[in-house]
Amino acid sequence: MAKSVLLRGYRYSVYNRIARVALHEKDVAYDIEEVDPVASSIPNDFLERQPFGHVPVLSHGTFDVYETSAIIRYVDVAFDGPCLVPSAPGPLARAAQVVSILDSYGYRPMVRQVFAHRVFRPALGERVDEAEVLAGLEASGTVLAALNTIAAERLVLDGRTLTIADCHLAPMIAYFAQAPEGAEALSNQSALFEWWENVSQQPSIQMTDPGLPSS
Ligand SMILES: N[C@@H](CCC(=O)N[C@@H](CS)C(=O)NCC(=O)O)C(=O)O
Repeated sequence: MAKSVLLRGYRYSVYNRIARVALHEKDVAYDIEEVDPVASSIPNDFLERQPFGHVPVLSHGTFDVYETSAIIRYVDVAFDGPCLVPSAPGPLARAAQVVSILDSYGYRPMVRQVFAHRVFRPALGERVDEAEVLAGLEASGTVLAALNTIAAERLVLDGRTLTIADCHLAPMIAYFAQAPEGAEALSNQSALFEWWENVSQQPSIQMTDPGLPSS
């Protein structure tokens, strides 16, 4: 029987995985519809729900929502289970700060440059641009240091009780650390590295691992 929650997204998308981590944390049953946002044609019924053509989109009954940070906040309030948005002011601000840092400064260098060019494209047999890896690594340095400062403060990112910050960060670090240069950069940030060692063992992170495509 169809479930009332449907996630339209691309299996290798980090943003898709962020939404999946939140759904798993809240123990929500959901269906998946695969949509490749870079395919030559994107279904009209997807574009009607996401006019920018990016994944994912969550539908709950007749309610549709896109933008992943909105999706995970919706999931948090709409379903029972552990609260993903902290209520105390400090942790609340830090969790939102982590999400915003990643969207504004982290996703492109860590995922689109380092991971895509060092790991994903080679898996597909596609052309790799070493300059992209180098530029991504350089830009990732500031991001990792900022996240390490937040992790060391211990208001969020304990890696055991997940918040929206963990949901957003774990899929990006999971990709970034698959590049040897990424793993090394991460290991130099002790609080962030310790967070990753803990969070990567969580069921919601392990169950949503998309693996890698084969060429
Ligand atoms: N602001 C969007 C970003 C989502 C996003 O960038 N998704 C990527 C996949 S990880 C995508 O759809 N990319 C398609 C493209 O760049 O054309 C959100 O938070 O959901």
